[in-house]
Amino acid sequence: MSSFAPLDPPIVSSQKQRVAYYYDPDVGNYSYGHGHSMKPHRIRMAHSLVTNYGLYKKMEVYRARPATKREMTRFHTDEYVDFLSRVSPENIATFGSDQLKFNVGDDCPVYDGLFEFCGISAGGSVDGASRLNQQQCDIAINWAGGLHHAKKSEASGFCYINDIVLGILELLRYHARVLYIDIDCHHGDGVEEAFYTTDRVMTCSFHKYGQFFPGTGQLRDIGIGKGKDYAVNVPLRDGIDDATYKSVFEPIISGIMEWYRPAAVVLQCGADSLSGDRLGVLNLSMKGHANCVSFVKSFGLPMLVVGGGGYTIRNVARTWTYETGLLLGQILGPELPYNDYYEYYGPDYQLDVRPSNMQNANNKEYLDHIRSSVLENLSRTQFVPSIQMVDVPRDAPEEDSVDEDGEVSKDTRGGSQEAWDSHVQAEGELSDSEDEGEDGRRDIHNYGEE
Ligand code: LLX
Ligand code: CA
Ligand code: ZN
Repeated sequence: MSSFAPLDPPIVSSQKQRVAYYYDPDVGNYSYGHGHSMKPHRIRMAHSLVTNYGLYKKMEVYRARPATKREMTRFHTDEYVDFLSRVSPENIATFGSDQLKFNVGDDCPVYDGLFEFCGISAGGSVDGASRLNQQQCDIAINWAGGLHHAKKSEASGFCYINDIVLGILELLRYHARVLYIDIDCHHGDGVEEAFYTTDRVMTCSFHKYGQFFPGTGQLRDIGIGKGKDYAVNVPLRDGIDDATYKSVFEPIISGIMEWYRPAAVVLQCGADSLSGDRLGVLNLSMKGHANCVSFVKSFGLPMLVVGGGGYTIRNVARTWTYETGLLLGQILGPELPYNDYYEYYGPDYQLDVRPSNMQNANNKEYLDHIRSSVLENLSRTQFVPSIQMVDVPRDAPEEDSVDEDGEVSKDTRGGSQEAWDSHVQAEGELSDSEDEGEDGRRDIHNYGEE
């Protein structure tokens, strides 16, 4: 596509942002099982690169307290969370039809330590959101998060607990409007569904659509009830490249910022939109992917940045490291420093993911059509939703908690739960997907074209 300008240099704001980075040294030890595409080890690889580039000196590195069952049930049902907390490879047979009900099995296997992994992933996003709420940082990063397919009472697409929904619910305690942006190759269906009937959260997903998991996310899916016009879907065809992605991403995000004026942003950085991903079909380079991060950062809003999919793990680690640098206002050099997984990065040992020569099935007419219909829908959200802000509770004093090993840790996510619950958001204001009518949603089992 010659009609699009090449990428401009990334926007690196001179203003120093306080970055909180969440990493749990146990995360890389969890395994979905031999042959499964999801490899939590990629988070450890990214962390080793981040560390060996020296980025730990410029940010606060935290190990989050794992999310509790109670925190998970702010979105998920008690029954589902209870199931996840008790099931194991040894006892799964005793759960009978619950396996079907909660959709665990092939894509979402029950593996050793599953619930601990969920706690780590969700803990980072909830803690990051809480730290943003307390204005203790400007940007929070949790590469172990981004599990956008998880539903209220169902696992889906390798995701069990939706850390993103939990993080957004935490942000909504202090922020009137939250924008969710999803650059994973897949539709951010679990997050969209959770907020489909509210104007407090605008969701915007860019994804491959048509004969592709999860089969949702058409242009015409824009939310229902109070949430009408507050869901944005950008369905893409195979092989989109940096310049054409930028040609839809930037005007749509600018339009949303202008019309919606969010108070905080959550950015899901799924790396399966990179060129050469084992399960993806798009053609973004590392710099094209990172351009989205720089562009969103340039609006200067409190920002929770999470991971997502990504199955060519050396490229996931490269990209999330480069993006950690950008979020710190630094452009990392191309020579990879020696690190624990250096051999993964041969033969070039460079910090780069290059595009391939695959065909771009997104022509100018198609993208013009997508961009103009999204912008037209946005212009209907002319009046920023009038949020009835109720008093936010004063911060409860921090409570110390003692873990199983007798270690005392500060509870950075506030003290008494009762003091925190249901304040900024009014009772029943947010979506309960079970109450939604038939008309607003499409048949999720039909992976058809639009
Ligand atoms: N899209 C996505 C985002 C985050 C995670 C998993 C997915 N799922 C997929 O990419 C996918 C691919 C093919 C078929 C079905 C789903 C995720 C991130 C961290 C931990 C667990 C899941
Ligand atoms: Ca997406
Ligand atoms: Zn994905």
